[in-house]
Amino acid sequence: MRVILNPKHAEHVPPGEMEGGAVIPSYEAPGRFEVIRAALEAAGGFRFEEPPKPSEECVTAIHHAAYIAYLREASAEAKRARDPAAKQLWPTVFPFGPNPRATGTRALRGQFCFDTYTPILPGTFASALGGASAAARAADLIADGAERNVYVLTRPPGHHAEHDRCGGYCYFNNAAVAAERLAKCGPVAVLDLDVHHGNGTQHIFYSRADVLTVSVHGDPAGLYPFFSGFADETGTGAGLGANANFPLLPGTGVKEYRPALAAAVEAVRRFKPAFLVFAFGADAHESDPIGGFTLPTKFFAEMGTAVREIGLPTVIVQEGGYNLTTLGACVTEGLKAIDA
Ligand code: Q9C
Ligand code: ZN
Repeated sequence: MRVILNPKHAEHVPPGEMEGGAVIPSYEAPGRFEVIRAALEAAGGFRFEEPPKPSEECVTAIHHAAYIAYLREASAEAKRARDPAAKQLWPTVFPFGPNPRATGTRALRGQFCFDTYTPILPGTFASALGGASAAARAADLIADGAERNVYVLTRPPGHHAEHDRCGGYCYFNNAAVAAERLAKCGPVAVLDLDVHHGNGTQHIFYSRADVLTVSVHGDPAGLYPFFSGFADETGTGAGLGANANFPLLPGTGVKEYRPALAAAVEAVRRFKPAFLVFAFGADAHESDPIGGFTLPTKFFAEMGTAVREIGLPTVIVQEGGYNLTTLGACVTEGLKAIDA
C-alpha cells in the first residue's frame, strides 16, 4: 500500500494540553507518527512518499478563509514571540454567539476554537497544512484510479476540525479534504471509526447530499466532544439522511461494537458511494488512555476487513490513538486487512 506522509508533522509539538484547569502532558505528540511508521516498516509491504509542496488551495474548499488566515497568522505570531509563554496561544474565552465587533487577537483565539486541547504553536499551520496536502494527494491518486487504497500517515489529526474552528487536537480536517476532492468525481462516504465522534466532518458536510458521513464512537453523553454525535443527528436540508451516528456506551467491547460496525457499513452501502474515506483512529483499543473502549488489537483487523468488503476505492486517514506501545500494531492490523 502507498503511504503518503505528512513531512511537516514534527513542527507541531504541543507542550501540554489543558484539562479541567490543569496543564497535563499532551497525548497528541510526534511519537505517535514515529511508532506507526516504524510498525509499518517492520511489517513490510508499505511504500512511503511525501506529497508535493503544501499549498493552501487544498483547504480553501472546506475551511473558512478567515479561519485559514487566523491559523497562518497566529502560528506566525507564536513563532515570532521571544517569551516562551507567548509561543503557545490558548483560548480562554469562547463566544456567546457571532459578534462582528470582536476582532482582537484574544477574541479570535476563542472564536476559531472550541476547546482547551488545541493550542496554536509556531509550527501548527505548516504541520496541519502538510497533513491536508497529504490527504489531497491521496485523494487524487484514488480519483485517478492510480491506486485502490492509499493511507495518509499524519498528525495532528483532523476529524474534529470544523469549517471554521479547531478543537480536539485538530486544525485542518484531512478526511474532509480527501472527501471534498473525491466528491468532484462521484458520491463519497466517510466512515469514521475513531472512538470520538467525527464532529468536524459531520459539520462540514451536514447539509450536503453528495457526501455521507457515518461515525461509530463513544456516546457523547460521557465522551468528548460531548456536544455532538447523538443518534438523531441525521443531516439537514439537501443533506437530510446523509449523516449517521452510532454512539456506544463506555466500556464497549467486541460484542457491542460488532453490530454497530455492521450497521455503519450497511448505511454506507445503502448510499451507493463511488469512493470511501476511512477516518481511522486506534483510540477504541483497550489500552488507549482516553478512549474507554475495550477492543483488542486483533479487532482492528476486523475493522479493516469490513472496510475492504465495502469494495470501494479508499483513502485511509490517520486520526487518534494514544497508547504508543499498541498504536503501531492496531494501525498495521487494520491496513493489512484492507489490502488483503
Ligand atoms: N484528558 C482525537 O482523537 N480530550 N481527538 C482529551 C484527555 C480531547 C481526541 C481528554 C480528546 C480529543 C483526534
Ligand atoms: Zn479520537
